[in-house]
Amino acid sequence: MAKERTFAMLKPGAHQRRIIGEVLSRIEKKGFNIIAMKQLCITPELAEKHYGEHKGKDFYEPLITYMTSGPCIAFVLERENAITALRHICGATNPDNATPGTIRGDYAVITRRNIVHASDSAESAEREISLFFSDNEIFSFEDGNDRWY
Ligand code: FUP
Repeated sequence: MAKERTFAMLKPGAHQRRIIGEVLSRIEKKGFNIIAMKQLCITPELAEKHYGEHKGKDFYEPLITYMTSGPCIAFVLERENAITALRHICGATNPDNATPGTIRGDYAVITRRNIVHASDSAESAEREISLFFSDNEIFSFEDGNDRWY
């Protein structure tokens, strides 16, 4: 199976809760290569592009306010089946429906502040990666761990 890329973002609540290390550790241990990473305070314009599909919904404005309320950390992650695998370890959007053992299931309390974003399709991953990163910020590597015993 070919390697696949996905986009992830730790939301401002991850800083607030002091859980960046723990969340990132879960992602690393599940076999993702972190091939790009940056901390940034996203502008309202960028937040609106990222969440454009939700424009007009009742949670849209509060979501933009939350996403611009503090620093986020954006990632490009690579492994086989990256998009589906990352969505699995993040858990359901509503933390009350997220299985214990998932990031949202263990750390998040309300939907709007659900700690982590993960692309939901190949098209979203490509679009979101290019919103946050240029090609020369992404460093793919071979780690020799292509068999996970
Ligand atoms: P997900 O793909 O799991 O991030 O979920 P969505 O794209 O449906 O939602 C994007 C973000 O909008 C969520 F992370 C949190 C926020 N949201 C709400 O605040 N209320 C809702 O009812 C749904 C989503």
